[in-house]
Amino acid sequence: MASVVVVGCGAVGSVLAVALSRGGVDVAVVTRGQSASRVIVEGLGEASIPVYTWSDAHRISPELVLYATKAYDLRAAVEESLRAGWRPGSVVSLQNGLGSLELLESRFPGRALGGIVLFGSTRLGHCRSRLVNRGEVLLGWRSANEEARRACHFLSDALSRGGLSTHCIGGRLDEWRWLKLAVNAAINPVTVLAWSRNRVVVEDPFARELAEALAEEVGRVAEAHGIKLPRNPVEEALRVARVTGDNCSSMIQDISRGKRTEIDYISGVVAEEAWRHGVSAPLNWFAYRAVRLLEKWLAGRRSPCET
Ligand code: KPL
Repeated sequence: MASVVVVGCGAVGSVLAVALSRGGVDVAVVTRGQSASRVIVEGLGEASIPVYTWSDAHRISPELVLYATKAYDLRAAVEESLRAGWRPGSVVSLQNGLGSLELLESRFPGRALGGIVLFGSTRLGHCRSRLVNRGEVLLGWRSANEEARRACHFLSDALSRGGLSTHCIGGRLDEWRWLKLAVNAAINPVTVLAWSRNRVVVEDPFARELAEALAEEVGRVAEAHGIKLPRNPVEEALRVARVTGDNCSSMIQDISRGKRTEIDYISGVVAEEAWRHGVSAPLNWFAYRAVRLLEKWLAGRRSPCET
């Protein structure tokens, strides 16, 4: 299988593009930024990869598209790709939180895969990032046709060859998505409140207590939603905070760049699902509102990863 496009060249998109290229895949990148010809990831490598802007996207015709935009930019990216005339056999959502896979499933029925990113990476510039730790990538589906299932295995082999340990977990995606939701709901808002790298969650007793309680709440909401988590959410949140300890969460990176965070898709979704199921999740409700507030008042403040 050839002709893969990664949409987005930030902390996640750049890492995936370089790993695919190192894995021997014919890959291109499309961004809203400028065109380029190299993608650089400290800690993984650099590669000659054509980087197109949307105005040139009609010149390519990918069979497989990995959407690595922010969750709130996904809808516009999908519309741009349809306008460019792309008719991919399979698409992959790589956003944090819930809602993005659902969007791809509605636009590309039977063709959508979901990806769960467990590595820590920091955006350093346009198509330039640092892979802080090589955590895993999990790929899977909720409802996918044969071609998308094959794409799942193709991508996991290629990314693994390229240096990112990746597994195709088949139809078990939802339980792992909820587990990652618990991880993000625990780590991201707490790192923003403490304005510190991920390791604060394991090193500071107050941060740890708060993160544990947030993850525990997500576990209760998941259960009410009928999801059986594959691992204990509290232990998993602490494990990920430990292995990505030197990274700054994507939420701090967003705020320091004056950008919107993905809090709506993380704590916001947890609070909403809790309400829908009649379960109490006051800490996620608080985390959602606290980050919305900090997003506004800390915008542009230097991230601890820049110092
Ligand atoms: O997903 C992440 C994020 O920052 O959004 C983790 C895995 C916590 C890495 O920082």
